[in-house]
Parts: sequence; structure tokens; C-alpha cells
Amino acid sequence: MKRLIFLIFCGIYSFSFAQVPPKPYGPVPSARQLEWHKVEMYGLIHFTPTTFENKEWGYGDADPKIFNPAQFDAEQIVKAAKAGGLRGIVLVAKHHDGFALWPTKTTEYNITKSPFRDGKGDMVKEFADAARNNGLKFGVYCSPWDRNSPHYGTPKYLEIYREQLRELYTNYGELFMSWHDGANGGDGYYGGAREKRSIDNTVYYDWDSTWSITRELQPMANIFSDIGWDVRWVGNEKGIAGETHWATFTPKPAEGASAAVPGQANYPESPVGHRDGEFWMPAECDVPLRKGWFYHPGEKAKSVDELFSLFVQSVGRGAALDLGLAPDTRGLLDDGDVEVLRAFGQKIEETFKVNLLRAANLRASNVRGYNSIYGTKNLIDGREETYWATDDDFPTPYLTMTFSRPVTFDIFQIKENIKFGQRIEEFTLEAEENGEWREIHKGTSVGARRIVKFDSPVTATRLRLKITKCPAAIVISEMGLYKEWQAQ
Ligand code: FUL
Ligand code: CA
Repeated sequence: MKRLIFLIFCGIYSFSFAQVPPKPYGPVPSARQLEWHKVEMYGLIHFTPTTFENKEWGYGDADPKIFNPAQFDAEQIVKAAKAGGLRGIVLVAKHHDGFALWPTKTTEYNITKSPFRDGKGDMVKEFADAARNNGLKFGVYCSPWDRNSPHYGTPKYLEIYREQLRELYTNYGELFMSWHDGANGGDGYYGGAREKRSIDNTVYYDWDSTWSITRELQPMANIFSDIGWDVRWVGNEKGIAGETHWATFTPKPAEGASAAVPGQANYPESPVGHRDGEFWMPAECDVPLRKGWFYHPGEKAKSVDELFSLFVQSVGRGAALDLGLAPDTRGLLDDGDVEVLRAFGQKIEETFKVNLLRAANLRASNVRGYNSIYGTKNLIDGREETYWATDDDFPTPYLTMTFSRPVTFDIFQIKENIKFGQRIEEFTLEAEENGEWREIHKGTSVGARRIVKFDSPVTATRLRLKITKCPAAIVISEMGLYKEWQAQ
């Protein structure tokens, strides 16, 4: 009897032990950041009187009457974004020129003073509605620098700015992002003063308190700034994250600067981040679809192949792609922009439609607790929540993929389950050739998504993934092999 009880006890013990999921490693994403990661690609819309002046930075003195987009159609813009595979829209509700696209009570310099909808328009609302009607998330960018406000540089302006955020946070539903740039201070109109105003950005905006308003009124809004907070700037406007990209990051001040505040970040470290970073603060790679953030006649959209390459170098490195969209003076996206977005969206859709790895037999050198709930079948079930994990003392396993007939691919994809943190530090992919393993790729960080794009197609019947450096048990959600799709 004693022996039986002992055996039952052992059985229960080993069963429950084998069920224990891995412990998270390092900083992990918050619920709001997990939602942001799912978006992957979104658009950043710049459209103010500056568009009508054909400038990139409005001085703050443009007559509101020039803002007259007679054919404005938020649906046309949002639908084009959606066709491009973008899952969210961030609207520049106020740029450096200070013109508010919503009927704000905080400044006279706003959309009600323009001919748009006979002074009764609210463009923030039109974009928010169009985004939601089409299943896209919505966010706002309200520039802290305001070249129109006579109060810019005084404590009163900070009150005005915070009130603008409150209006944007309360009247337009749930926001997925609150976007803040680091450009602040310089010359401007400032209510007619036409002078240069500089502020001390280590104290002026008092971001800790300002962002506590964001947290209170929009708890799911990811705060973006150049030093991070929820999401960090990647440090360039090319749309490219580091080949190695750690979602973990410790904001540091620029060389010679006294504090890590927006406008004074250590940008050279932003593309890669910090392996031992204190916070989960993945990078956003922002880049305009055309040359400028605002529409300028004569400029044109990037090609589908350029966009696809940026996608691989941003989303494919575990970061996000924020693509600038610039409506023209009609208030519409140019036909060429619409077409390129459609073709880009189609390319992504078609490329990732069929996971060729599904045809393979997968064998791992270790599965956590010999338990099939952590088995390799989870790698190809198309579900992010299921994963292949190893035992804690087995962080460098390998996985053999065997096909019954040769497979040809030029994209290898791997995704960690980031709820458990970012774990993998090095991996290699090998293909079997005449009975010998040949290394075809050596990689580093994985994170939310790692896309490896080969210059030319690889054909193989057996492949082997080796995790060569990882500080804890691996937790891989999905893996895949694909063939880049080309329009005929
Ligand atoms: C920058 C701004 O200065 C640019 O005009 C643009 O809005 C870009 C997205 O952010 O900080
Ligand atoms: Ca899975």
C-alpha cells in the first residue's frame, strides 16, 4: 500500500513537473505592448496647412483658409492603408505648425477656422471612424513643439499641450498609440513674435507627469518617443532596425547630455537596443512612403520591392514598420501611392500564404518534460500561443526538418513567444547536401519575428536549425519556410 501511494505520488509529481511552463526571461512586454506587436505595420498621416504650403515644417503662420481639401475622404486613405497590410493608423493631429485638426478649445489655430466642412469639420474624428470601420487601430501624434502658440516656452503652454492631449484621449475612443517626437524649440511664428525660442527639454515638458495623463485616460495607448517608454525610436528615418534587434532597452542620454529625455537620446544604440536592457521597449522604424512626410508634387512612392525590403528589415527583425502616408491637397492619397500600397499588401499576403514547413517531419533533440504540449507540432500550427519549448537545462537544442521531396524556399521565419521575454541569442540554419550539413545562415536575435531572406532560392530535403546560444530554455511559437511572391 505504501509503495502504491509512493508511486501515485511520483506519478503526480512528474506529471505536474512536466506541465510547468518555462519561466519568463528578463523584461517581458506589457499587455499593451503585446497588442502593439500584433499590429506590426501602421501608417503615420501628415496632413495640415503645411501640405498646402508644400513644406515639411510649417512655420506656424499659415492662414487656416488655405486648408481646403475639397475631396477629403478618410475612407480612401484608410482603405489604401489596409490594402497595404497596415493594421493601424497614427494621425498627426497637430504638427509643429500648431494647427489642430480637431475643434479644440485650447487654441484658435484649428480646423474650425478653415473652409473644410464649412468650419464644422473634425478630421481626427473622420480618421478615427474610418480606421475603426475598416478594422484598423487608431492613434495620435500631437507635436509638443508648437510654432504657432504665443505661449510656447512658458509654463502656460505646457498646460495647453496637456489639455490638447486630454481632448484627444477622451473624445476619439481607444488609442493604440500616443506618438511624441523629439523636435522641440527653434524659430517660429509664436503668435506674431517671429523669434527663436529654446526650451530646456530635460525639464520643460515634465514627461513623467505628462505621460501619467496618457496612462490614466488611455491605458492601452503605447507611448512612443525617441528615448522609448513603451516603444522606442529606431534612431533613423530609413525604416530599418539593427540586424540584431533587442526589444530590451535602457534609455540613455546622448553624449554630453545630462538626462535621457526626448530629443536627447543615445541614438547610435537605438537600432540594436541592449541585450541586458532594463525595459521591454521595442523599436519602431518610421519611414515615409514617399520622400517627405508631407505631400510634395514631383515626389513619388517607393517601389514594392523597396517596401518589401524595409518590411524584412523592420518587422522581420522583431520591430515595427511605421509608414508615412501623405494626402495631397485634394485630401486624397495619390493614385500611384494607392497602387503601390495595394501591390505591397498583396506581395506580403501571397508570400506568407503557404508555409512550406508544414510538409516536413520535425524532430527535436529535446522537448520540455517529454511533454507533447511543448512539442514541435506547435511550430507549424499557425497559432502564436502554442510553442516548442525545451527543458531548462537544454537551452541549445536542434531541430531536424525532413521532407519527402525537395523543397525550394528563399525565406525562413521564426518567432519567439515574447510573453516569455526575448531569449535566443544565436542560431544557425543548415541544409543537407550530399550527406553533409552545410550552414546556410547564421543569425542572432529572434524576438517577435525574424525573417531571413536568402539572395537566391535554396532547395533541400533536410534542414537543421541549431540554437547555439540562449540563456534559458527556448520558447518558439512559429516557424516557416516561404517563397517570395512576385507579381507576373
Ligand atoms: C519628426 C518631425 O520633425 C517630422 O516632421 C515628422 O513629423 C517625423 C515623423 O517626426 O520628429
Ligand atoms: Ca504555434
